Amino acid sequence: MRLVPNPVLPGCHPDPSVCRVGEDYYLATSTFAFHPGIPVHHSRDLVTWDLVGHVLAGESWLPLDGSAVADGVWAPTIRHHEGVFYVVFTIARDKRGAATYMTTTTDPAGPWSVPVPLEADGIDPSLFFDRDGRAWFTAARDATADGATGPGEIWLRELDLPTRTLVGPEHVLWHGALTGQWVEAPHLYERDGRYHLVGAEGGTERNHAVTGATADHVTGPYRTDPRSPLLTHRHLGADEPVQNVGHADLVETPDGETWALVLGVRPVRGHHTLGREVLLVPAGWDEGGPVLAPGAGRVRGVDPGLPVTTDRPADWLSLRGPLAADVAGDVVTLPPRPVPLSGRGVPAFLARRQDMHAFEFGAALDTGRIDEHDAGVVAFQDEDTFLAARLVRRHGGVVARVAGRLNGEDVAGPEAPVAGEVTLGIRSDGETYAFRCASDAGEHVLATFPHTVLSTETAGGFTGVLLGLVAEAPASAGPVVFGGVRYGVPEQVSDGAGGGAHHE
Ligand code: 6LW
Repeated sequence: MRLVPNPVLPGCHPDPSVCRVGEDYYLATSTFAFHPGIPVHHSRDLVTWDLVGHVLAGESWLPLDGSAVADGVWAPTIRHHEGVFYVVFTIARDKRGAATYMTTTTDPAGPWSVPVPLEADGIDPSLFFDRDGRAWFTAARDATADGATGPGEIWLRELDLPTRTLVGPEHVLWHGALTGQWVEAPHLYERDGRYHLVGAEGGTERNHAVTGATADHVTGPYRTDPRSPLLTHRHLGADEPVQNVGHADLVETPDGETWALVLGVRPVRGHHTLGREVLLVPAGWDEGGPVLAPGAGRVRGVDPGLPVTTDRPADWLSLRGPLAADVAGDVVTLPPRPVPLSGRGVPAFLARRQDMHAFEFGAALDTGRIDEHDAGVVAFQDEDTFLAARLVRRHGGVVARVAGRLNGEDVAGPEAPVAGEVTLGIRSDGETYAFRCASDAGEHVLATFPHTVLSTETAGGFTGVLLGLVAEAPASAGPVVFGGVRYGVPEQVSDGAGGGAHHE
C-alpha cells in the first residue's frame, strides 16, 4: 500500500466529495455559516490540493443571516457529467436538513449558477450519472424508528437534467448496515454492472464508519455489504492519532486505481480543535465491492513528525455573508460593524482555519485609532465558544484583555493598560491557547486556556477553530487596520495573510 502524508487537506474541511475530469481532481467540502461557501480545491495527484474558487460566492451566495455556525451549508457532492460540473448541498437549520439545492458550472473555479432548490428531504444529497445517461439523486433522511428501520434511510429519485427537477417514483434504498446508527453520506457507484452504495454510520464522532450495500439495479433492492464497516477507527482505541473516520467518496485515477477521500479528526488528549479534515485512503475492489485501505484497514500517513507547511494561502472567511474587508499582503482593513460574535448576524470578523496544532497568529493595532471599537484577534469555534485578545478604550486610555464566551457563558480576563502600537497574538503548543499582548512596554500573556475549552468535544458543533480578526463598533467608527497579520509555526512565523485580495 502506498503511504501518503495525511491529512491531505488540514483544518476544517468536512464531508469531502471528489470528482475527476481527465487528469484533474476537484474536491468540495462543507462550510456551514462561513462565507464564501464550499471551497473547490484542485489536485493532479490527490495529495496536493490548491484552492481554485468557491461554489457559493457573489451571485450564487445564499444569505445565512440568523444561522447558527454549525448549520448552513452541509455536505456538498461534486460531480462532472458531459462538460458540466454539478454540486448539490443541504442548508441545515437546527442541525436538520431544511432545503436542498443544486448549482452548475462549466468552470469549477466559478462562477457557479444561482442554486436552484430541489424538492428533497433530509441531508447529504448526492448525484449519480449512470452509463445509460440517466441521472439519479440520493440523500439521507429520517425514517420511522420502528426498530427494523431508522433512524435514517437512504432514498433515491431520478433527476431530470433539463428541468432540474426530481421526477418519477421515490425508492427507499437502505437503512444502513448497523440499523439505528444514522445512515448518511450516501454515494452511488457502478462497477461491472453492479451498483455500490457507500454510506456513513455511527454519527460523525468516535463511532463514525464507512458502510456499504450493493444491488443489481440502481433502484435496488440493495443488500448490505456484509463486510461493513468497510473502514472505521472506532475500535482502535483512544490513542489512535486519527479518530472519527467516515464519510467516504471514491474516485478512480486515469490508470484505473481507486482512492477514497474520507473525513477524520486528530485529537490531542482526546479533544480536537482543527475540525474534521480530509484524509486520502487507497482503495480497491473485490467481488463484494470496494475495499478501503487494503492490507492496512486504517488510515495511515498521519505522522506527528511530518513537516508543517505554513505556505498555504489563507481562505479568508466571514460569517453568514460577505464583508467589505480589504486584504493587501499582511494588512487587513476591516470596517467595523455593531454585531457581536455571540450573535447571529454578520459581524466584522475575517478569519482563516486553524490547520496546525502548534501555531502563532497575530496582528498589530494602533491604540490611537481605537475609539468606540472592541477589536482584536480571535480563536473562534462558534457563536457560543470563542476567546479573543481585544483592545477597548477606558477612561481615556486603552486596555487589552481577553474576552469571549465558553459554552455560552461570558468570559472576561483582567485588563492591562496599553499605548502606542500593540501586537495582539494567540499562540498554541497544541494543548493550550495563550493570548498575548506586546508593545514598547514589553510583552506579556493576558490569559492562557487549555485547548479543550475550544474543542468540538467540549463546544459541540461541526466546525473547527478559526483564527480571525474582529472589529466590533458602530459603523460610524473608523475602519480598523490590522498590520503585520501573521500565521505560522511558533518561532518561525511567516506572513500569513496570503497575498492580496478584495474580500467583498
Ligand atoms: C453532514 C453529515 C454529518 O452533513 O455532519 O453527522 C453533517 N454527520 O454527514 C455536517 O458536516
